[in-house]
Amino acid sequence: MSSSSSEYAIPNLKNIDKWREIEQSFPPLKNDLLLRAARGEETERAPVWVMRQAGRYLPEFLEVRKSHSFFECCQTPSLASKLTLQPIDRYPRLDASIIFCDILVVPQALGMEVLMEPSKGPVLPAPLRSPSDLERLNKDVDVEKELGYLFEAITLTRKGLAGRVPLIGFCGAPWTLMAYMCEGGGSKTFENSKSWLYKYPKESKELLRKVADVCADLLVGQVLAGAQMLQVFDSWAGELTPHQYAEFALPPCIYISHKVKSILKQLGHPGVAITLFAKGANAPSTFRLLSNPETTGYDTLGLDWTVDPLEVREWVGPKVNLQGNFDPTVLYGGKEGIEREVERLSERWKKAGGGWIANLGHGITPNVKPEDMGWFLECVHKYSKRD
Ligand code: 1CP
Repeated sequence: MSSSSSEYAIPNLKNIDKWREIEQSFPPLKNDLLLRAARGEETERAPVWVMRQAGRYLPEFLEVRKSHSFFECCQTPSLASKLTLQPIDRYPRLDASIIFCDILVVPQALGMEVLMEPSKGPVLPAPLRSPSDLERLNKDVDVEKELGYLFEAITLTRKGLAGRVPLIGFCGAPWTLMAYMCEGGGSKTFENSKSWLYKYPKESKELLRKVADVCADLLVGQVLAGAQMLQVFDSWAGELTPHQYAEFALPPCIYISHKVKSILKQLGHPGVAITLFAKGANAPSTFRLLSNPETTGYDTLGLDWTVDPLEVREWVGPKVNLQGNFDPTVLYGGKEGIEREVERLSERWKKAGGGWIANLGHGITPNVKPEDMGWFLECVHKYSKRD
């Protein structure tokens, strides 16, 4: 896929000519460990952050949720910013923040209704069941109009961070979003979304590209508003065969990274590092496809907890940086269990070499005790130090 800038339409964003001014209005960054590790530096210790670090395990989050619905929190910049800062205020050991939002705002921008039901999670009442349903999706999505609240939340959060740590922007990957859009919510079998891939491969690719275009515009908007790094979450990548991953899931992700980098370059922006978290896409052949940031556009790969960092480093070679990959349930392991596992895995990571961003292999779960998360961060600081 070519990355020549002329191919991509520049989204209509109000920050397009103002990003330098906006960037200069922010306090200087005091902790750049994350950005250095994402450039491939073997940092003095691993920067650490945790996927879904703002959320249901934090009493201060639950307090806010008593009086505001989930999407109200996403769509109100002051609330989204407050929730993003909650884990940063509580844990001075965190080295990154991630903007409070959800991957499902992209299907919303495409015109689909998305509800967040208390015990069920996301529900899309009118899923896409056949290619004729593609007609229901909005044609030319104006991300500023639909999702401008996220850009405002990012600018506000950079101010609230006062340079403590960098801010990560994100979106869902097209395959994961397609899965939600076709299933109508979470799924155990992925019956509807996977049958699309088998029955309607051409239309599936059309849908994936349509989603990818909105994702790319959304990421560009986040960077212009102040996001300092980006992550694309392909949470359901592991549902695909390696062949399907290569045919359906990866190409739109590559399209996103190339489009984002190309537009930013065209705007004179220095660009940001991008992480791809393709959970469960762990075949060695898949890792080989992801080994070269120059062709994929992804500087860093997020690993889930089912792979070993040394083994992955052999498969991907030295060019790409890695993020991960503590088992999220280690946080239920008690102080000693947490310390033992962080020490063990940190040794593997240091041996693996290259840029390492410490993280869990998937999001933190609701029943984790906040003090155990604090202890985990403490242990990563101690054991990830390089001699
Ligand atoms: O208050 C509530 O009940 C809502 C819980 C919640 C929260 C806090 C949801 C519902 N989403 C979020 C925020 C969120 N989601 C963030 C920002 C906060 C942070 O990371 O600190 C991010 C990055 C996401 C991304 C997200 N949403 C993913 C990708 C990451 C992953 O966990 O795989 C996915 C798949 C979703 C969908 C989603 N949103 C919410 C639920 C319950 C789900 C289904 C998947 C799940 O249960 O984790």
